[in-house]
Amino acid sequence: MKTHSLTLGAALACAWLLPAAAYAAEATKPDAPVEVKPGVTDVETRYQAGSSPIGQAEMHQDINPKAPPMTKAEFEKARQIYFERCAGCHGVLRKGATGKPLTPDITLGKGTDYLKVFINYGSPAGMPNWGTSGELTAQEVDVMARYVQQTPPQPPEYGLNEMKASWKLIVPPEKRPKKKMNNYNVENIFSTTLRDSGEVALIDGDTKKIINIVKTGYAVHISRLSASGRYLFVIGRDAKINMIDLWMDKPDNVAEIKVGLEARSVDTSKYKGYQDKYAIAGSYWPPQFVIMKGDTLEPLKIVATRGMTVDTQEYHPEPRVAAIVASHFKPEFVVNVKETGKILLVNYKDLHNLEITEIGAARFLHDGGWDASKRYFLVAANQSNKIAVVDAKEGKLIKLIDVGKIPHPGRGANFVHPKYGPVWATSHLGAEDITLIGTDPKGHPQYAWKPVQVLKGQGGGSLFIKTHPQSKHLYIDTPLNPDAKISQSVAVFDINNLGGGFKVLPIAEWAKLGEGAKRVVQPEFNKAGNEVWFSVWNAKNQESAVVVVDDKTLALKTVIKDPRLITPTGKFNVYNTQHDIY
Ligand code: DHE
Repeated sequence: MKTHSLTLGAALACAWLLPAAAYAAEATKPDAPVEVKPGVTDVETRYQAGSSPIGQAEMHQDINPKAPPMTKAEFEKARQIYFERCAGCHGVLRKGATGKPLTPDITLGKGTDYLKVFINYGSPAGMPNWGTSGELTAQEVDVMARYVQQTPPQPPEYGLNEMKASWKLIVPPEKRPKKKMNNYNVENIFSTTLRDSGEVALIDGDTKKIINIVKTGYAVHISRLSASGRYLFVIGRDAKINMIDLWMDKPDNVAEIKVGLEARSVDTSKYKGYQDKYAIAGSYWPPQFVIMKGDTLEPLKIVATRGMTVDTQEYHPEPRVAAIVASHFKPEFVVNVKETGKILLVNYKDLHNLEITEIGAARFLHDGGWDASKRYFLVAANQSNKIAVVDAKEGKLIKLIDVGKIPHPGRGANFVHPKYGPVWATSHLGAEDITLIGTDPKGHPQYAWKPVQVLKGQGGGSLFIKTHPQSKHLYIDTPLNPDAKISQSVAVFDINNLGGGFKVLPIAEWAKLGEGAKRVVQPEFNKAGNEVWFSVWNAKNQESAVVVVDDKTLALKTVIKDPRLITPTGKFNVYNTQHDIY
């Protein structure tokens, strides 16, 4: 088998999303060459193969007489490895997600020896080489080869009883402040994910000081605001939601709930008359979403997303809920169901007679955002290499647009292009392309819903792109690029001279940190739109930072460092998140 070597930067990209401890250990190794098989180190594969907290749940071991024997200890060990390394791609039930199905009807026919080779060496289709990369020992490879021939253990369901049992109303609405009790400029606070410490840092955007470090669920994913801007909602990978009241003397938790075993998305009702009334969260397991009271998180209505896929119309047992946004045109949430490729417009005006419009889009819906008018929602069907456009006013799919390999917009970036008018942009995980899509069917009908321009950025491995109505710059991160120079810097285009190429800002170098991967991730503007913030994301046991850049001059403004800033990743400016400005 032919191999080539990569340096630590690439190896770290391979170590992407290992469990925190393993990841930290990986990040401290010296810059030694690592043997890697060509074709199997795709960063996007590792990115999808994130660790799942479901492994902690109790599951039953079925004895399948046809499968090779395993002791209970071996089964438990394999189950843990499966949920840490494999479930992100192959699915909780092993029925396939972005990776292939691994059910006994398939695996028993292959047999232990074949499966061991596959797990050891990987495949050019994207299966990582778990054995030869040194991430699994020979013994672990053997145990995994036997495990995938057993009947998949099923994690428990999670209904209203379980949610209510986990629900804590820490400060009931009547005991909360009647007016803002602090002197913070709340609209310019940044809720900053501290991924590996199970916390968020609330950072004052004016003074750059930490206001509070709030305890949350495990590996928080995103923060979203209530329509009024008073309440901040944070969701962990373990499906725990924390609701933080920004009017308190020192903003802190007022309610929390666990809505499942694994989740990524939360949002709140934004339509006129329903401001702060409801919150919604989508989960990966069980595959469902729940609508809750907006001021207490009391769970009200749970809806399962299991069902048929959009294309082959086959039953999928675990379609995960990806991005959720709140419509400004109707009392609706836009819920993106990953594996079935369906976008659900969930009308919350009558929860007992719930109306859901099901829009068929494309499989593997992941992340997306509104166009500048907030009428059209653009979402990446990432492994399908498409952007789906939904008209939230008419409740219809407008178009499926072919783009580059694995689009990953975050919420995307809206700006007015000198030639094509209003556009929305996405960067890509698997390509250096930055694709601009026309979004103005009235003013520029000839360009609407077409990729009007493709810019070439620093390289693949991009996760987020950002601009602001006050800015003339478009920022693109590349934290998953295997070249450390690229993963530690960002590209900036001048919106009025897009053909002029990009400037590179050496963000990690500016942060002056010690050793580590120092990935630069997720640009986020302040409320005024004259500063852009970047996380410099190091391992848990290393120093990280948040770097603030002056948008006009592109010069370094401040580096925020604090021992409490452990593994900062996403940052959410209150005003911009509340008003969907991006
Ligand atoms: Fe994310 C958004 C899922 C890994 C940082 N991520 C999202 C959304 C989904 C998602 C569905 C959209 C939520 C919404 O808008 O409602 N992310 C996943 C995964 O399944 C994946 C691939 C693997 C995993 O195990 O979680 C994954 N994500 C990561 C990371 O490793 C990142 C870089 C660091 C981290 O903190 O974990 C990461 N994801 C983010 C961020 C956003 C996000 C910062 C919100 C971007 C925004 O501007 O809205």
